[in-house]
Amino acid sequence: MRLISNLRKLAVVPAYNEAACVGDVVRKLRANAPAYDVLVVDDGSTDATARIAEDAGACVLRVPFNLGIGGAVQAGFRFALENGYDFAVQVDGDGQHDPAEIDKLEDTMRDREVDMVCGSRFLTDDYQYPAPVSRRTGIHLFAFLLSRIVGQRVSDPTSGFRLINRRGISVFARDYPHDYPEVEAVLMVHWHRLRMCEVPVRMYTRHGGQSSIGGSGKSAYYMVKVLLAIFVGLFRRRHTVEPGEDAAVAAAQGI
Ligand SMILES: Nc1nc2c(ncn2[C@@H]2O[C@H](COP(=O)(O)OP(=O)(O)OP(=O)(O)O)[C@@H](O)[C@H]2O)c(=O)[nH]1
Ligand SMILES: [Mg+2]
Repeated sequence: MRLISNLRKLAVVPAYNEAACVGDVVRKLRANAPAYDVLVVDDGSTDATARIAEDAGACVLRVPFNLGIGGAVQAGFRFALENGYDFAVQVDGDGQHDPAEIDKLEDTMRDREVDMVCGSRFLTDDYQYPAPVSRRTGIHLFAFLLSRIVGQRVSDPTSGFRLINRRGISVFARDYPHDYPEVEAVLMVHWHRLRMCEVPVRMYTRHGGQSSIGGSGKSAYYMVKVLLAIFVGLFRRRHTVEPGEDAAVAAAQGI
């Protein structure tokens, strides 16, 4: 087995109007996860997100209009696939995730031999950000349903703090859910016969800016949309990623 330390790694940071936080996120990534190249996907921000991220030392991918979180993250995975990265970690641009914990995600990926490791705020008792009650109810409902569908415990299916390997990159670069994507992404991992597990992490309140799912209207839409996606997903055609398929995809694309 190749050592993870010898491989190419990318941190994908989706950011939409995160001028207040993105600079710190990039600096913390560079200080605590120096093996990672940092790609900020500026999702059509109207503030200084791109300039601040660049000044902090990130490579910035500017999309010409707002794609939504799923499109922004998928653009990052596509960049990772096309540029030959072996691992990609998703870290939100609002400061909720701690880059110092990426090591823990990596160790778990190596020890458990999985394709995706998700940071879970609910596997630790001393959480800093359990999420508001209404959101927590939704998260626990998704967790209950997902755990039954995928046949393993999933405690924090909406966590956006995730490490994926080349197989995961290959799947998500081609197809990734658009809005509120995290829950569906767990299902995709399952349908593609990849393996995932969770690891306890700390999650913090956002350090500034605005949440995409604040407000009761948006929360209700989020609940309905994700529940529908789970049920529709049950009837989707299953697909198996064979070993080496990522290489075949790369060859087909002339990478
Ligand atoms: N709001 C929003 N965020 C986006 C978009 N595209 C990328 N993002 C980024 O995606 C990350 C996650 O979005 P958040 O709005 O923080 O979602 P969340 O973390 O589930 O919600 P909170 O816990 O309330 O912060 C942030 O870094 C955003 O800047 C978009 O179109 N809308
Ligand atoms: Mg957030």
